[in-house]
Amino acid sequence: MTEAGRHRYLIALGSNRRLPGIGSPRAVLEAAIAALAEEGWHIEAVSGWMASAPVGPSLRRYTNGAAVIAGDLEPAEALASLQDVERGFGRERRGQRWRSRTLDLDIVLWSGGAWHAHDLSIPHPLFRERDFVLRPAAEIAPDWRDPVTGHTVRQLAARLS
Ligand code: A4P
Ligand code: MG
Repeated sequence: MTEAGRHRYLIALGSNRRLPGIGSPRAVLEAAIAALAEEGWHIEAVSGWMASAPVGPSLRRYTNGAAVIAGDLEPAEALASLQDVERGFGRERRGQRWRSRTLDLDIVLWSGGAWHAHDLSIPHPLFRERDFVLRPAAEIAPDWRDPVTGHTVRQLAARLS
């Protein structure tokens, strides 16, 4: 066990709405990193922020990024912690899927391999198709292997571009 925690998570961050009092989507993502640290996560790496065209019904452009965070929480509790942070940024869980949102935090990979529960799938089922997840992830975790395909994040990102 390290001081940083037993488990590492690669998370994807996205925002396509300004938040009063915080500002632009980019400012929201920066504040979200601070909030994760506040929640007790050890922040090991944060990617640059990238603008991306919306996938799905929302018309607003997103700002996306990725982070590697470490802590002692198992996946179910880790998801609850991320959802607490989302709620702190005014995210409501009602309504249409993929609608615009202030803050979305997804678990892409974790250090324990594949994990499936009724409300949580790791690896994130769509991450291999998403440039806005793989490009920032490849900046900070290029050698992390997808337990399902055996490909590294760098390889998966290269296949998209
Ligand atoms: N869930 C299952 N697996 C996971 C996981 N690995 N990480 C469940 C996080 N959550 C996971 O998510 C719905 C439920 O997924 C959660 O309650 C959890 O139990 P949500 O965040 O409440 O809803 P959502 O985000 O609207 O739906 P979903 O399916 O997670 O959407 P995505 O895949 O997150 O896509 N376009 C651009 N350019 N950039 C974006 O960031 N994001 C989306 C949302 C659409 N288009 C985008 C972007
Ligand atoms: Mg989500």
